[in-house]
Amino acid sequence: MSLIISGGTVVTADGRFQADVRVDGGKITALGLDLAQSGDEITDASGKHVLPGGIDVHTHLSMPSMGTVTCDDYYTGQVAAAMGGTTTHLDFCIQSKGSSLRAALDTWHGRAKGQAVIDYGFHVAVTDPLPEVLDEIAGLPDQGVTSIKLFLAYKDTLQVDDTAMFRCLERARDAGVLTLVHAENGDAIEILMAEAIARGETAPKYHALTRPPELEAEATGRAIALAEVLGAPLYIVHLSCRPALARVREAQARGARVTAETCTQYFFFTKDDLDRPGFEGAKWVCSPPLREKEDQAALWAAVGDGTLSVISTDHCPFRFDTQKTLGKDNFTLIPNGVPGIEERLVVLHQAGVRGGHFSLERFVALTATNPARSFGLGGVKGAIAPGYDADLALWDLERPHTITAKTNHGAVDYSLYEGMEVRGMPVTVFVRGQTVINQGRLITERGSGQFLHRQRI
Ligand code: DUC
Ligand code: ZN
Ligand code: ZN
Ligand code: ZN
Repeated sequence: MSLIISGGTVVTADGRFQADVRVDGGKITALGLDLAQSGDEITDASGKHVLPGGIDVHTHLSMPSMGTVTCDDYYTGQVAAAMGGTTTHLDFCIQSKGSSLRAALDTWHGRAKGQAVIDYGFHVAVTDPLPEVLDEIAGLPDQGVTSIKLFLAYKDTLQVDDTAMFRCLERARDAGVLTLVHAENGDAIEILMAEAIARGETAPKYHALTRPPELEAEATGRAIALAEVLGAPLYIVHLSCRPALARVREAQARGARVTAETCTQYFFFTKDDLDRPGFEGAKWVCSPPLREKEDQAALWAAVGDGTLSVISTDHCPFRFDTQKTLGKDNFTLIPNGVPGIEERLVVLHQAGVRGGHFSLERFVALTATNPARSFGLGGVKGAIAPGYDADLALWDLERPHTITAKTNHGAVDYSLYEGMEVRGMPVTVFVRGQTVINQGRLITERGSGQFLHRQRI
């Protein structure tokens, strides 16, 4: 007995067509017209568009940061993801100083165990590049982990220097591991922040003013230069602004192995949102900070022309009532991060596809197919074709919805997109052929999500 998703319009990165989807043992086994046979289980998808489940390659669940912990755990964060049509995410596992990468991975496996409702993998952030830690990089692919992350900001906590970056890029290249870089110049930012506080500039808006675009561009260019010298593959996370984009574009034109993502929020908000009345602006504090209208336009162009090949969330949720308030009198103490795992696909569909920036096919490429290919999940996730996992979202492209924290599913108490009206919602979601969302209702089996052993890059 097969599962047949019948009568829908299948949408892939390359096109759309009417087809039934046959699923056996969690895998797609056929696409075609009238596939149902007697005894099959049928899901009626007529009038719906059948998209690959979204893949969000940049999330921070249950992550200790800035004196607190992100408020979504593996259950609440993944339920929110699934409700928004996302079926796979890659989360950042952070090395503790003086400890091993293996220990960090064990900790994160423990957090996910028994909680997951969608599939997930890990990047591991190297924060303390001890010789034995560098030696561990070669063994990461055997643990299913084929990406590392380096922070060039967050001095004295997460930041690594250029020696560490060069060595990590080299080891990662040799191991078939992709190096991700948070590109901001943390040394300069540290000085600018201290000077602002000394002047009594403590409000949320100074977060953006002390992290100027030039410092993102500088770090982006520096990481590219080191990667290029080594011939190492490099992925720039959460690219936010025009000068950083220019560095990536030039490098790609030279044939460097550089890819980059941006995140949903950078299309919708600007640094002016940090200057909302009272302490409200703290909800928009993330790093890199929100930029200008002109940067938004440049990002839309860049996801259209391929300079940016992925849109992720950097979902890093902190509650406004109890966590963002840590920085009430000092913006440098506001936990950095914004929520968005549930809203990503619906707001990008609304503003990106309906707004005329890209096609539905390009939307699939940016949010599922390219992320899978970039992170060692090619042939398994992110497309609708025989052999792939049956991670599918049935979208009703006409269904209206007003976004509000009140009906969102994560643990965070606000939405950046509060009150935004969209048309187009995922209504039924499958992970490996198992129903996770049915007609907008959650059917979770806690622990059914699986850890993904990713291929070498
Ligand atoms: N930026 C954020 O806003 N949150 C998590 C980490 C980061 O780099
Ligand atoms: Zn259509
Ligand atoms: Zn980052
Ligand atoms: Zn992040």
